[in-house]
Amino acid sequence: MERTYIMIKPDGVQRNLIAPILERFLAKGYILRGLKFLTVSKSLAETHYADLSSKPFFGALVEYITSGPVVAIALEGKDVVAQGRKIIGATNPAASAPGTIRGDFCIEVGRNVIHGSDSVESAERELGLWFPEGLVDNTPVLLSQIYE
Ligand code: DAT
Ligand code: MG
Repeated sequence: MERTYIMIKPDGVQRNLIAPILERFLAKGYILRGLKFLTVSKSLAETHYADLSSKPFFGALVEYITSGPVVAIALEGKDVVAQGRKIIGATNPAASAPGTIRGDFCIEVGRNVIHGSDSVESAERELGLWFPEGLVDNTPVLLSQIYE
């Protein structure tokens, strides 16, 4: 089964969006394999966003992600990387359809409340970075009610 890394960013936490955001993924049927509430060091933020280090907004991005606690989430499910990105919406909330998390909950690209891995490879890298202790074994009893 595929896995992805989701993170509720500091603005999402401060705006009390932890529950409504988590609800969307869990109600969909994805399995929770990791969940923690933590403050982010500058070096973890820089490593997480390493591929954006040459962008003009990199400094502001690191400052934003380290500005308060985040919720780190590991999810498992069929095609969860791509489907999770659909649930999240486009990078810029202005281009995110209503019904997506970014379309419903935020306005600006630099305050877009949530992260989701963009490929299976980056998901594995990010899960290793944010959950170095490994994931939690969690197989719902009613899996046959989610998958045929
Ligand atoms: P995504 O978060 O949709 O995967 P990304 O990986 O390209 O998007 O960028 C990571 C974050 O950086 C994004 O969620 C918000 C910020 N960002 C991206 N493009 C930006 C821009 N043009 N101006 C300001 N912040 C930007
Ligand atoms: Mg990205």
